[in-house]
Formats: sequence, C-alpha cells, structure tokens
Amino acid sequence: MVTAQAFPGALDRDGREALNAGVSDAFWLDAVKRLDWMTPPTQAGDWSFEKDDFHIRWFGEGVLNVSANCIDRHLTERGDQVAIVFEPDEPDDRFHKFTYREVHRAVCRFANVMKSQGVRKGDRVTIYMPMIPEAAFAMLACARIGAVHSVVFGGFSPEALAGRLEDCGSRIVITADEGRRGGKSVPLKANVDAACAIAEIDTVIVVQATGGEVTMQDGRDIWYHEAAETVSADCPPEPMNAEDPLFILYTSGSTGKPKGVMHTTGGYLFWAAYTHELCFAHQPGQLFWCTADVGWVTGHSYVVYGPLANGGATLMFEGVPNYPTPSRFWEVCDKHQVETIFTAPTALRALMREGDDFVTRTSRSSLKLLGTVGEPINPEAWRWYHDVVGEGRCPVIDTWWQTETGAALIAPSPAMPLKPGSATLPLPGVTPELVDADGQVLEGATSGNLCLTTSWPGMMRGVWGDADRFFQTYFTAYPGKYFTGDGARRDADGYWWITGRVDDVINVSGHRMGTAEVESALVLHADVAEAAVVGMPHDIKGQGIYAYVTLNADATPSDQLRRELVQWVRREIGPIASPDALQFAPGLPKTRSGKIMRRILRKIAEGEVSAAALGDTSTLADPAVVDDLVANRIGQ
Ligand code: 6R9
Repeated sequence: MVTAQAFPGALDRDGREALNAGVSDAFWLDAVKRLDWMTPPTQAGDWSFEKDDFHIRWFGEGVLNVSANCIDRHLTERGDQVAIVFEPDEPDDRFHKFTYREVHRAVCRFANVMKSQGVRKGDRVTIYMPMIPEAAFAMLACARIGAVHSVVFGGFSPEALAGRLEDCGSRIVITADEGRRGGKSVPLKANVDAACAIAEIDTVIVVQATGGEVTMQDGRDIWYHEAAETVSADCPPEPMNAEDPLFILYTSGSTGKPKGVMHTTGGYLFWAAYTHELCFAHQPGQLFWCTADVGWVTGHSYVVYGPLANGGATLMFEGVPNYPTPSRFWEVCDKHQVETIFTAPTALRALMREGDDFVTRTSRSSLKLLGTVGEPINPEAWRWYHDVVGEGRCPVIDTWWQTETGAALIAPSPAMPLKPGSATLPLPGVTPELVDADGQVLEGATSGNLCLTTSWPGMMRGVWGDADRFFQTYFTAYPGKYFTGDGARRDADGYWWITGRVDDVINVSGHRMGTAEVESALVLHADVAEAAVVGMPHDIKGQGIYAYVTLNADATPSDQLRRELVQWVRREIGPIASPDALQFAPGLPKTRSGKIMRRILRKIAEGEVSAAALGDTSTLADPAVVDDLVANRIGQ
C-alpha cells in the first residue's frame, strides 16, 4: 500500500466513495453540463441489457458538436493558450505549438477540404496517419462536419487497412507521404496505394509530413496543403444528436475479423472529458502527455478528446520511447514541462531494463502524475515508475478500460491510497461484478470473470454494420451483463486487480491481437495446412505470440520457412502481429470432435509441460501429438 497524499483538486478515497454513492439521473444531467450543448439533454441513461429489449442511449434529445466542445468554446478565454504541442521523432527537429485559435483555423480548413471532396454528415472517413498534429486536426474536422472517423494505426499493413476500409464502406482516406518512428520512415502513402488496389477508394488526401517522394494518382489523390489554400478558415460546426456516431475504431476479439467498435457523440465525449478530469485532476492549461498513438482508443480519448474538451494542452509525440536513447521520454518531459505522463507498462518495462541512469540524468521536476494503461502492470514496474521516475512524489494512476468502454472505468483519483498493480476503485456509475464460469455472482474478496452490470455514458453503442454482433459478443456469456473478457480479483479492501484476458485475445505490448486473426493470416500461406496461436509470457511485451503450424504434406519445415511465415504475418496484418515463436507441429491436440485444445497449447507455450500442468489428455483423438509438441517446444 502506498499511503494517500494530498493532491490539489483530487478526491481522496472517502470522496470517491461518496461520489459513487450519489449517482442518479439527476447526477448525470448535472455532470453533463460540463459540455456545451446546443440543446441540453432531458434524459440521462435509457438502456437495457436484456435480449428482448436491448438498447443503450444516453443524454436523449441533447444536441452538440464535439469539435465545438474541444475548440470553439475555449476561444474567448484561452484562444491564445497552447492546445497542442508537437514533438517530432528527431529531437533536434523543430517542435511546434498550436494555440486553440490556430487549432480552430486548421480544423475548419481541414473540414472544408473534406466538404469540397464531397464528404457529408454520416460518411465514414478513414485516417491513416503518423502521430502528427494533422491527425488530430483530421479527427476534429470529421467531428465538425458530422463525418464518422475510422482511425487505422499507421503500423497496420495495406491488407489490414483495406479490410477496415471495406468493412465501414469508407471511400476516402486521409494519410501522409510518410511517417517517422525511431529514425525510420513508414511508407504510409505507398501502403494506401497498395490498399487502393484491394478496396474501392475515391479520394486520398495526402498531408506532406516528411517531403518524401510519393506517387500521386490523378483524379484520386490530392495534396492537403494545396487544397487547404483554396478553402475558407471558417466552418460552422454541424449540430449532432447525442447518439449520432462519432467514430468507429477496429479492435480484435476472440473470434472472426476485427470489429468496428462504434462510439457516439454525447456520451463518449462526456466520458472522455469527465474521466480525464477525475483520474488526473486535470486543470485547464496543464500540459498532459499521453504517449499512445491516435490509432488506438487511448489516443482518441486521452491525446485528443479528453484533454481538449477540458481546455488542456496535449502533447503529441511522433517517436518511440528509446530513440535516440532510452532517456527520450524524460527529456521530452523536461523540454516541454509535462505535468502528467500517461504510458503503457510495456514501455516502462523496456525502459526499466536499460537502467536508472537514463532516468536520473534528467530532471522530471515538472511531473506531478504518472498514468498507466493497456495491460496489467506488474508491481515491479509500478514501483520503478513511482520510485525512480516519480521519485516517490507522483501518484501512479493505473486506469483499466477497453476500446469498448470509451475511457477509463476502474482507476484511482490522485489522492487515494494506491496499491502497486491495482487499478483501485470503479468510477462513478461503473458497477463491476465478479462471476464464476457458470455465471454465479461471487461476493467478497475473490477472483472471477469481470462483468459490468449497468451502462455508463462512454459505452460503445454497436459493432459497425452488424447489429447482432454487439449483443452476441458481450451480453450472451452472462445474460443481462456486459462481459469484459477480462479476469479480475477484488481484495478484502474492495480494491480491484485486473489479471488479464480470459478469452482468446492476446495483449502484446498493450495492443490487442485476436488469435483467430493471426491463424487466418498463417493459413493463407500455400505451405500451411493448419495453425493455432496462443499467448506466451514475455518479459517486455507482457505477452508474446506463440504459433503452432502444421504444414501441407509437400512442404518441409526449415528455419527459412519459419522466417518466411513470420514475415508473411507481418505483411498480412502488421509488425505487431509477428509471432515471437513459431513451432512446426506434425499435428495439433484435438478432441475426437475435432476441437483444438488450446488449454494444452497454452501450457506448452508457457513452458508448463509436466503431466500435472497439461492435465487430462485422454480425451484427445491422438494423445501422442502432445509428446511431439513438448519435445520440440521453442524456449524463450
Ligand atoms: C484502453 C485499452 C483492452 C484490454 C483490457 C485488458 C487490458 C487495459 C489495463 C488492462 C490491466 C489495466 N487492459 N488497461 N489490464 N490493467 N490498467 O487498452 O484498450 O486496446 O481495447 O485493450 O487491455 O485486458 O480488456 P484495448
């Protein structure tokens, strides 16, 4: 336990518990006044998780615009204050600061360029960008005109990009010539060209980021800087209903293709802003640095929407934690006087391994809070963050949440007592519950599957293009409840500890990867007959990807083929999906009905190969395959 410390503007434990106890419709309708409404809502939540009456709506009859809330309403009071600080990949390149007024002009122009290309309210716009300010401008410009953005992480392959374009029927892509990360360039425009060969695209708007050479196709591709000169810097914000879609963000689940998680205007923006203030005691004008890419939900909620809705300054960093040296994060904190840094355990573990000198040679005196998100943080990394990075001065804010939840659900306020590895208590209106495999509710200090029994404003509203999939995926395992896919423990003190996914989702460096996706990529290769993918423990990434591959009869296992298959997956999905271990397996452990027993494959990948660990293998069609798998397992 780390004792609570006073923190300006932050709740202590009693304050949080009192707040949680006071949630009601009137509470929500009052809290949501933090947003600027064109028409104020008259209803708080209206929802049911029951099959016959399934619906989720928040802030009914409210009308607002997200970009007006993130920009316009701050203009009078803080038009000349910094809204976005951009720190480029190369520390010696010029950094930029944009005031709210400058962001306003840039977003209006971007919106007008989109309009001139025929984009209308409700259209889907795909954003495939590096971490540069134009990525945020493009998102806010979509919100301004009521277009629905779908940001695709710049590390995804042309194939993955094309799949996401097709799924949401987006005919326009906003990209850059290239991105830069860790001194390397990322050929974004070339990737878009390759995606255009698969998906049908009418327009590609290209931002000049590096000046690198790209080919432009007449009639399809336009340079942003040229188009921007021809449009006005004024664009009135479109009035949107609270339940109109704001964005789609693709995420991996345990089955099938990645799903387009859909968030709406009022509830999402409220939740991003409210949690940003509650968890980080954020005051207008403070510099907040969330290191996530805008390609992930963390970047949506805590790089763009939360901080800007709260009138803060947000830092966008193009690079990576260890370039040019493992001091980079802390140097950026010193250079810009960052007050809160919000990053992922995987980055902390990687930096921790490099030794304390890279940290201690920097000042970090501006830091007040340290945030973490994306995966369970091991107590050792938590302590290092708290003791070495924060010199014991800065509370660690461990926020548990998901793409589906919009923003944080279980997380401390800075003045609460903390425990290394625990996300502490739920936020107001969040009702976690533990159930066993049969759905029995578990009371007291215990572990189980983590469900949420009530709706909160930032909750996803649907899977794009598949009305049933939302209900089927999240509400059928335990009827009447949202099942998170995570396991958790509640301790005797009522604090929550998230233990990780209990489904077929792997969390690699804080990024979600569905085992089914990697398997489908592998079996597309001509030499592969069958593949099974599981997670394995990994010192830095948290989890790594372990693939078992059965080859076709005419193919021969070799190191070269192994490398080729790893490359193949990188090309099909992206580098984050590269298997860390790939074992050729003459057969996979299957039941007599043909179901692969992943439990056994997981144990082997974890190196737990005793008979006791592997458990009962007698129900397998061919128990001998297990011996072969154990004999040839790939050690870390
Ligand atoms: C925000 C985000 C969601 C999954 C989630 C869980 C894991 C996220 C965590 C955490 C333990 C935390 N996760 N934050 N586990 N402690 N503080 O990461 O969204 O990419 O959708 O991943 O990440 O397993 O279910 P997303």
